[in-house]
Amino acid sequence: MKPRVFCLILSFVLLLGLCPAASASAAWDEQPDAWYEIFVRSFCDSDGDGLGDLNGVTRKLDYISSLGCGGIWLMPVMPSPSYHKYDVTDYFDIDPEYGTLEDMRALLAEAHAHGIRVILDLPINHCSSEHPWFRSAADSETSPFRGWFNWSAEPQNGYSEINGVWYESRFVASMPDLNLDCSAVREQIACILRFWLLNVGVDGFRLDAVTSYYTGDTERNLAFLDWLADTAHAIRPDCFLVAEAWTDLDSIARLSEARVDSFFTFPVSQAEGYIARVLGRANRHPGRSYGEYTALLEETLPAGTIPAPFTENHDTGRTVGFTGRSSPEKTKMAGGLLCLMRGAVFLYYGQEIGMVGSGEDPNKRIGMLWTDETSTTLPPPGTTKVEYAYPSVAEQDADPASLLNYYRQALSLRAQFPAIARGTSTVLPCDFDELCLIRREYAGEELVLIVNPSDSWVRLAPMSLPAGFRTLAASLCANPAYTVSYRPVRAGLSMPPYSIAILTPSA
Ligand SMILES: [Ca+2]
Repeated sequence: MKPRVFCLILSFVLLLGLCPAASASAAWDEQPDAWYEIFVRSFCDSDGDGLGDLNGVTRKLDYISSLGCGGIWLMPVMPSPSYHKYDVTDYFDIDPEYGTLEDMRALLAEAHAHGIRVILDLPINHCSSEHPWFRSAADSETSPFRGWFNWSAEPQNGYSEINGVWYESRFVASMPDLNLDCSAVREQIACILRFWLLNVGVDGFRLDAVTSYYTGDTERNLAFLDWLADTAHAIRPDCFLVAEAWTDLDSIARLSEARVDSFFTFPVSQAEGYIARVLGRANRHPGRSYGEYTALLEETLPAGTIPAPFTENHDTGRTVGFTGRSSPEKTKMAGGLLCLMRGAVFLYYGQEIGMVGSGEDPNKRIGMLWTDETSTTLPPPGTTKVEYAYPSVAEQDADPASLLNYYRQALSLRAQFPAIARGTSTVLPCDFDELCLIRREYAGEELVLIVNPSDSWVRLAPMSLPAGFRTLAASLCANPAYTVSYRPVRAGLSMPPYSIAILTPSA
């Protein structure tokens, strides 16, 4: 069905009042608690043209399942003149570089058969300057699309010039900001949501650049996010919306009052973020730090929002950049600390094999190393450095001690103990600054996470152990030669460097 015909029919259905009532944010239980972000161009090439594509993603669903991720975030897939596709020229199609709508439907069918949900990146703060809407609006003051953009007769900050007037373009001139107050723009956005959620069958959206919807105006951003969330959830109550608000924790907490399901927890990420600080060389109390950050997140973020912690994405330096190439144990522990966090964790493709990349954006988006460097996708335009610090997926798959297999084990803990992702946290007192003890409770399940993010062995004597947690239910050590030992009555708990233990009440 043609998108326009589809939208007409759907508008009619909505007018008749047959659409489901708006619901609050989708229940947390229905959503995966581990997601995998994919830059399609650099992931897997199915047809040999050197560019990754949707059929390539479909081929790798078994791999994503094996990793333990129940959701995929596809970076933009709609037609666009840029390699990254954050400037869209048609919101109702797939960029031919990546395939077709039929390929997308096939990917969704296979993903759903794997129990994997798929969300699309949705850049609606701006479109492309080559979008027919903007071409028409810029060509004539009487264009019906003139009001879809924000104009100024004078130059001003965040605006670019065309034909003697200025238009809002907060990122770059090639990305004109849409006028989100324009009712026709909102109708169009509702139509885009319906098309992808109902006609194509995606499971939600990652909302790009939400603090730029109304730059500097939190109240209007909140109101627009509520409208967007209500519109999407009315179309599909179980759709998942996760928003990119690249800002500090208090601002994220404020925006989290909107009815959007989830916000990325930016303060956890990057070289200055919580996990990097816990593992920093100068930190003499890494366990205490991890406990303090856990408590801070718990206190600051509204209880109804799903936090979405991550350590790296397509805009940031990669995790290995702050853990150090010569510290595979620390790199593993960064993944372990992430995978113990409450909420929906997001991994960026290649993170699980220790891919590196920093500086220019294209360097952070190079080809996934499946086997060897000669068979990756082509580097994105503008790439200044292509290098790999760790072995390929094929090699790491075969090595039980690899980073890849560590990530699999860390994510399997989330699947095995739902309290890790969904529970409420209480940080318990601990005699050692190296260690952190966190109690999690969810749906009658209780456990204590014991985390040693230091490079030292630490032993907790029997009298220092959390009362009532007598069973070592699981453990994970960055160095596979070490093991956690637990003898609660005689010797206590011995935690190797960079290790995790999960205690549950007596059987
Ligand atoms: Ca291809």
